[in-house]
Amino acid sequence: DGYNVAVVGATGAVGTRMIQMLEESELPIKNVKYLASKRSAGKKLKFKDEDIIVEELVPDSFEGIDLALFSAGGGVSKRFAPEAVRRGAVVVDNTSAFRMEQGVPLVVPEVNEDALYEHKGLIANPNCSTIQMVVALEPLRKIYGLKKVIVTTMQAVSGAGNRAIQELHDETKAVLEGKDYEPQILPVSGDKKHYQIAFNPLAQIDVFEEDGYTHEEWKMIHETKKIMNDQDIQVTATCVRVPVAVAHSETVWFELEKSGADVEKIKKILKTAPGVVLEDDPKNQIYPQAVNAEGKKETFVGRVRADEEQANSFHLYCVSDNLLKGAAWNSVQIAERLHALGLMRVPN
Ligand code: A2P
Ligand code: 11C
Repeated sequence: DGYNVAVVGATGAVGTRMIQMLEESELPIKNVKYLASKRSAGKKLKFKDEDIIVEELVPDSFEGIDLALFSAGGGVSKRFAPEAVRRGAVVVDNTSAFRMEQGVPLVVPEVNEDALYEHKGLIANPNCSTIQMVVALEPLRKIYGLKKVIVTTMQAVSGAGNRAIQELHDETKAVLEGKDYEPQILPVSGDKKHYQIAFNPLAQIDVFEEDGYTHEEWKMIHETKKIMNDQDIQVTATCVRVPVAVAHSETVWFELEKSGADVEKIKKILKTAPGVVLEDDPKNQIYPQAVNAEGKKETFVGRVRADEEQANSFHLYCVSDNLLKGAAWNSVQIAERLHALGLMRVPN
């Protein structure tokens, strides 16, 4: 007994981690089905010790499926997620296709698990850079309220998929060997120009909006308000791609609504906050690092400091594995919570 689970985009950077998170999960699983494009059909992947043949995604793929985890791009989700729900599968979608739709819960379990009760078959998984920030800020918001956030991200190339990781490796090697390399993916595979990421941060993640913000920045602003269920929180963001393979790092400045917080109180709260590991010991040079966060489910927080110039305002630095808490783990965690709350079904 257990669920029939489909992973859509099973061969991708996030999909392979979804498989790993399902393997580690206590979710009762009867069967898994791995779906990807025609290119990957017939490829063999593992689930625990079992060989699973990747199948081409078609609408009928979802017959008999109870839970479908999607991470194959927004276009694939737009087309196939409604098909999956129609066939009775609960969908956890890791793309941006449905996140801002009314009636679609956008969930980070540490922050707004209760939103799961409202689901109509589809739950959206937020953007990776948003998730780790709200995990770090929510425990403080609960106690002191949150007025304003200014975030700058340093995001790993894996956010742009497996081909972007390959580009970072190949290009770095080419630069070190003094050879020519023509970038083809970064900063954004679908945009007109491509730039070197090796040894060169790029202040563009996703495409530009009319107002000069990138869509990634837009997501951090609007997803935060939806997850925290408060349109009045002032959020602004600058998102930067850096030559790191895995784990996003962020500097976060925030102003609390109420007075009374100080650095020691904030550290104490973060020390026991769900999903957070406090790594903050300047005397011993302890602070979060991407290389240490890779492969971990938690959000690592450090460098907590008071803004000496403005009341109730602080800095922190957070790091998390963008493919795990930022994507695969948050999705599987949502599935675990749906199961625990008796919500793993499409309501009539
Ligand atoms: P495939 O490997 O067959 O191309 P990444 O984020 O690492 O680039 O991975 C994207 C994932 O989405 C891959 O598993 C990829 O499968 C899958 N994918 C991309 N386009 C489609 C599509 N049209 N239908 C189904 N899966 C797709
Ligand atoms: C990146 N945050 O690092 C993006 C990837 O909306 O799920 C995830 C895009 C999304 O490039």
